[in-house]
Amino acid sequence: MPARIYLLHGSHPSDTAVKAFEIKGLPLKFVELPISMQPAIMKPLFGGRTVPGVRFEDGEKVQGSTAIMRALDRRVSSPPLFDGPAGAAAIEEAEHWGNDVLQSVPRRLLWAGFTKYPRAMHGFQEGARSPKLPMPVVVALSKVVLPIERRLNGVDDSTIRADLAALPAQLDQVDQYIADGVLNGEQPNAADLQIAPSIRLLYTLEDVRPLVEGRPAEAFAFRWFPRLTASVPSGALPVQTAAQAATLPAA
Ligand SMILES: N[C@@H](CCC(=O)N[C@@H](CS)C(=O)NCC(=O)O)C(=O)O
Repeated sequence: MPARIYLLHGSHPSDTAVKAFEIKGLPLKFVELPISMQPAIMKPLFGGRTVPGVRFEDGEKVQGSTAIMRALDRRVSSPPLFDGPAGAAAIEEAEHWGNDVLQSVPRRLLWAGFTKYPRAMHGFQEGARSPKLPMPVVVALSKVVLPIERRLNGVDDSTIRADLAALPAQLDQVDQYIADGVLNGEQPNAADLQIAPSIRLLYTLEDVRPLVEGRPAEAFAFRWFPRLTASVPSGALPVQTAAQAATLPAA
């Protein structure tokens, strides 16, 4: 029986883990959780409250995108995810930064965006394995889901402003990793798989898209992960115009 992955559709660390399985050529069975149900389902199964989690065919359970990629490297050594021309230490450092720093930024910004435009959540069901919810259900569900997700992810005015202020330097960091050959090499490594899905999600926010467009990070984001058609309209976040978005968040 193939390994089983517990995930949430649209979750970028879940995309990381799925792509890592694909690269290793390992089959995977999908268990797609309903939105905001991760703590209730994942905690008893894996010990922690987040997706992704994997149950391998021999019963080993691994939770978290980083741990899953390491477990995959232990099980199938080629192609390696934590080694390559850039060197293992540089790949590990970039992967940790992607997990510890960058990953939560699109998560917080998206929940802030959905707070302003709950209907935008509907489009993010694109490609889901479970049946698509109709718009009225999405809107009704958003009244329950949004307060939960805002609390779980620490979304408030000050965290959103801080995220927007930090974003240009974080995107510079991604471009620097690309320039240094840590990211975007011939074969994707763990840092590529960790960081690209975060940039891809940031790109769905029309308010921050101008910050990403034209950078090396833009092409990098869509090299191994297809562009999403879903988006959150501009005006959702405290940036006033596309021109300002390219420089500073609104005061
Ligand atoms: N850094 C971890 C965290 C993953 C994470 O936070 N996943 C989110 C979905 S994108 C989640 O399950 N959140 C539920 C919660 O925080 O309770 C990883 O890469 O696996």
